[in-house]
Amino acid sequence: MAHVLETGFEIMDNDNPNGSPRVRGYNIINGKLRQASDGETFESRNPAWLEDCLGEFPQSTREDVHDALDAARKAFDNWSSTPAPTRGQIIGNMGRLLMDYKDDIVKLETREIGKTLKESSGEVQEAIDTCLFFQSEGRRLYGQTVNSELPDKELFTYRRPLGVCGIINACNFPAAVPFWKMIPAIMCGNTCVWKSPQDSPLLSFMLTRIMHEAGLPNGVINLVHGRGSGAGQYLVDSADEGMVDKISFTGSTAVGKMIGETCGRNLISCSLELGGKNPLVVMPSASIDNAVEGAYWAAFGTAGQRCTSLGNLIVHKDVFDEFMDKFMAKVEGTRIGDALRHDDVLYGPMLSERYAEDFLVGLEMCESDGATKLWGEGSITDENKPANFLGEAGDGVYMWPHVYSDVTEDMDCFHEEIFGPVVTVVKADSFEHALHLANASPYGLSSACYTNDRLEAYRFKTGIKAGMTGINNSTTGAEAHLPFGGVKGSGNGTRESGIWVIEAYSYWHAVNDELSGKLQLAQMDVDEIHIEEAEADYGSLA
Ligand code: UN1
Repeated sequence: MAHVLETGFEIMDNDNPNGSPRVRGYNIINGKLRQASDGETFESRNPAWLEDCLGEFPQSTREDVHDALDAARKAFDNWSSTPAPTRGQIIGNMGRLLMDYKDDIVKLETREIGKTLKESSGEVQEAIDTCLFFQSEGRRLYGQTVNSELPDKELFTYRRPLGVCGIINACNFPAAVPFWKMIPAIMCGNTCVWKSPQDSPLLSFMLTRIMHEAGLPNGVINLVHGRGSGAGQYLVDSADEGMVDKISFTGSTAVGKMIGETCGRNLISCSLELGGKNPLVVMPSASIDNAVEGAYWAAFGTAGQRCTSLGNLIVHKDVFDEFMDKFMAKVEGTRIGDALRHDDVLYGPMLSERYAEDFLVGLEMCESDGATKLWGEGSITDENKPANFLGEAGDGVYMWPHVYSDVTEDMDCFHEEIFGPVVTVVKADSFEHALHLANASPYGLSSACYTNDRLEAYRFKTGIKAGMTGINNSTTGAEAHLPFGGVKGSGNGTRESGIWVIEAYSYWHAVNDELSGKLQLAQMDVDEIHIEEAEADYGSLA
């Protein structure tokens, strides 16, 4: 962590078992480092090695969140009147600094939430891609010129910023997802209060410092740490107090509905990216090896902790046995461990102990539904570990990969998202049945179909109700310049990423400029062209 730590972080000690530093982290309000108003702190721990403590962070109070909102409000006038290309330039600087610091950020992310280095690297790249995309969007942010129905009059549309945006995200994509939100927000001229995920505060602190180093003026992005039920709740409550103009949230459907209600009664905009029970269909014409690769990665990459991870694996009966033999061989050989100490693991620990507890509750649901367990034994312990678990199980919070088969539509585990390394397998009788099953959960985020029949692929694309679909690809891996989001229980229809996200952080302002020097009434003073006259003219040509 050489550069950033030396220049920016206050090291408390180096007493961790791996010799890594423990730092004191702060809120960043109006560019200043701040502790919680009552001095309370919480710790961030490495889930792959719980004795490794990354640091202490402020447990923010309502007062701290309000201070951050006030700072964002005060910064708004200057920032929103800064030319958009200049805002874009600062965002471009952020992308270039992220590239410079990428190795440090990647290692820190892996240490804080346990993703493999390759995955952390891909995730930080997604944040970089977002900055580079929006750098040049600062030179567009197009409005339109529109023809008037009256002479000597011009019509225009402009994109205007919403004001102060509250940003709340989960820790599974702790760099890409907040950047998906805050970069377009500030590009449009908004200012932000970011409630950092409880389980990745050091990474959030590092990223916010880098954003300031890139030239971000004080107060444009304000960072507050804390619990969802603490600082997160205070930020959402501030909508009732008229202190925030937008909430953007990625997390559970239950919390998203609560945020949507609060925003709804205050008539403010909210972006909600929520849960998923993403289906992946395997049809007989597919390349089975390719489908096995895609399903395995979608189910168990990131320890199944993506909102795009595979939920229901729907396999056509004619290839069920062949597919499952190959799939299970891979599952049984899964390499699991601390990516900072072992090479080539597919996945590491759960994101934190809280995620592990929730996952075990999800497994109980599969058991009580009566699904057939093909593989998986819950938590990995020294006495109970798969063959390719590497290291000391007791060091962190590791889970077996789990496969439940004979899952049917009437089971809860068919419908409920279980965040972690588990897949529920459903057998389909036909393409129509597979498509029906793919649409039968309450969610509609990502989806996939493996087939080499072009008509089936077309029917899947047109028949599936989901925000994202892969044909002969896994359910994960959306790129940073396509619209990301879901339908049904997966969100409120807003999108992240690419040009589409701009709708979520700006409103359209229609302006008319009357140049005639007199009052011309729209709809009333408009020249009328009479059909009879037109016909008469046409007749004279005959
Ligand atoms: C998330 O899990 O919240 O498509 C985001 C993907 C990633 C983003 C996932 N690019 O899997």
